[in-house]
Amino acid sequence: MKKGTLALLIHGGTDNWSPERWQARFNEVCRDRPVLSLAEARSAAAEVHYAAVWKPAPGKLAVFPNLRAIFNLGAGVDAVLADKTLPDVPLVRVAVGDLTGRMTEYVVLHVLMHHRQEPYLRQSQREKRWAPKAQWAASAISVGVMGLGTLGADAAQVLCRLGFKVAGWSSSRRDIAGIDGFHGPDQFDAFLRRTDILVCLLPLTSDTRHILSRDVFAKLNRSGPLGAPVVINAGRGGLQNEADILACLDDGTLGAVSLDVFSQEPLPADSRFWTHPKVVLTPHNAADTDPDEISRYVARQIERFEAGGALENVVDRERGY
Ligand code: NDP
Ligand code: OXD
Repeated sequence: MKKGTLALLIHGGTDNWSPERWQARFNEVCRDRPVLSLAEARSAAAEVHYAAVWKPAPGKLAVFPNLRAIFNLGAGVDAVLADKTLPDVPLVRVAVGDLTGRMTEYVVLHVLMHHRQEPYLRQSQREKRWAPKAQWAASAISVGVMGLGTLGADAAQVLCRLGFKVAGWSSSRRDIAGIDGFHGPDQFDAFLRRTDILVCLLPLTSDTRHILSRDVFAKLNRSGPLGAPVVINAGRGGLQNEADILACLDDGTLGAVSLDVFSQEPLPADSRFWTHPKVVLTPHNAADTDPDEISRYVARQIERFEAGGALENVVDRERGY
């Protein structure tokens, strides 16, 4: 197969999504392959064979008549699949060690933050109050990870090594040493009932939208040392019912939350999440997509594909992830 042209559909926004930075990286790793910017691709649509994209606006990919594959530059493909005109070519998502490691850091950081009572200790420091509360062992805490895929499985295994009791919930059965596996709707309640800290690393699909709701929070374990359950969501904002989260924090159904993702991003200035004392908030940067590793990943995949090999991590459009 003749070397195809790659178009970068990256609109910019935050630092790590600078189109110039991505273009420089792709030029480096695709030395003998034309790499077009968004503007160049628009005026040479028929020449485009591959597209590397991040949140392209609906309709933007349908203009390329000779497309062979689309590479999403992140793990979550919900934004791409929302495009009803998406060309019927393989859609590849990111699954690389760099992204996985970053997400595991985030999950471990936030599980430990709640387990080690960091919000209380920081408040004590601000008030110059020397008032340690009783501490407990990691083995006293049950963490439940929703989504045991590339990211969830790694985070679960590291938490397990730290001594937490860890369970995971997935769509199909997953057997991972040291992790109590639950799967499917029938086993969801049992998974929730044994969970003190719920970590959500699900993809956003029609089955998972708003899954983090009062019904679910009310089933979490309330008899653990934390006093009330904690929820950590780094999947997508669409997974959470935000009104339910705030109401459950206010009435004590939840003790605290860590949220990296929101239904509207950037989070509006008047959102109660900014100032709620039981909320730890980050601006969707749990696991930044790194241009260095991911441009190499895409370049490798295209090379292999053109040599007759199979693409890896192709999204199942029926399932939505
Ligand atoms: P994977 O596709 O590897 O894993 C998804 C997991 O979710 C699988 O275990 C799957 O089950 C499970 N799952 C999907 N639907 C259901 C369901 N209805 N019920 C139960 N389990 C379900 O995805 P990744 O681990 O790579 O990524 C997960 C998500 O993390 C991404 O989709 C993205 O939204 C988010 N993300 C967020 C980032 C951030 O910075 N905040 C960065 C990167 C990703 P099964 O194993 O049976 O298929
Ligand atoms: C992703 C993300 O899906 O960064 O990779 O959110």
